[in-house]
Amino acid sequence: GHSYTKYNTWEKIVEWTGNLAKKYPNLVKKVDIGKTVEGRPMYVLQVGNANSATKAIFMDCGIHAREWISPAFCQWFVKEDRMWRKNRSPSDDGNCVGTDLNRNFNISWCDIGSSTEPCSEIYCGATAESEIEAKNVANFIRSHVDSIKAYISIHSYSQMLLYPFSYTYNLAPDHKELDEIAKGAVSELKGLYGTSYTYGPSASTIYPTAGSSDDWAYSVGIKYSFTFELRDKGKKGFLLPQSQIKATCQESTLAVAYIAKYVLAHS
Ligand code: 0X9
Ligand code: ZN
Repeated sequence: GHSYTKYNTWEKIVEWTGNLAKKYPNLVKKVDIGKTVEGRPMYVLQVGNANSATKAIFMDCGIHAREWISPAFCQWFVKEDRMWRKNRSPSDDGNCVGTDLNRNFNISWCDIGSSTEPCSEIYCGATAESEIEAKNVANFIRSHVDSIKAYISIHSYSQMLLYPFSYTYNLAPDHKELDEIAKGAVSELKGLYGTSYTYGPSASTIYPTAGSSDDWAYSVGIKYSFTFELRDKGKKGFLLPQSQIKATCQESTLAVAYIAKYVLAHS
């Protein structure tokens, strides 16, 4: 079949364009622009939200037939559309778009595991809460801080259950209790389909990050603050197949329910 890491035949590439257009009708359009001298069709793949698109970039691939890496790159590039991480705010200087919202919270902002470079995938933004999305979340939590007893942030992937701190390797004041809860939660999760999660303080369990939402929530007094990294462990990574949605959600629900039950009883 079609592969992003192989040189595909013309037929495979055509099939791929058709499948993409069928699968993402709101995002990908296959436009027939005429025929080659030997009568094969020529297609433009129009990628992006057609309604909001006012500016386009035209890219051709394979204008020189023997340069096989060129069409391979174009196929890869189309796939990359699916891999966006940050929000969509344009940066003041330069052309790069987006701030990592999980680096934009006001906790040791832009310190460890963050970047001041707007093109970086872990760009922390111009200031803490510079991003409207982070600010809106923080405002909501601030205005309900007395009633919000737990904060849970859901990410993928790695199969981990993390708790503060992430901005420092120091253990959180509530480390022991959070560790006990995490242990119970991942054990519940495993009980359903045998899926293994590791758990621990974020900095040492995954990697240190400053300006993350869970550390920030913890810092404003929400003691039970967790981050889930859902399935899988890298086999499919961010491209987790739909066939795993149900099982992933079912097992994770058990973990969240365990946390909720504990929090209800202890706050
Ligand atoms: O880098 C991140 O923001 C998280 N990993 S992800 O692959 N989903 O992007 C890890 C966050 C770890 N830090 C905290 N839990 N604070
Ligand atoms: Zn994430």
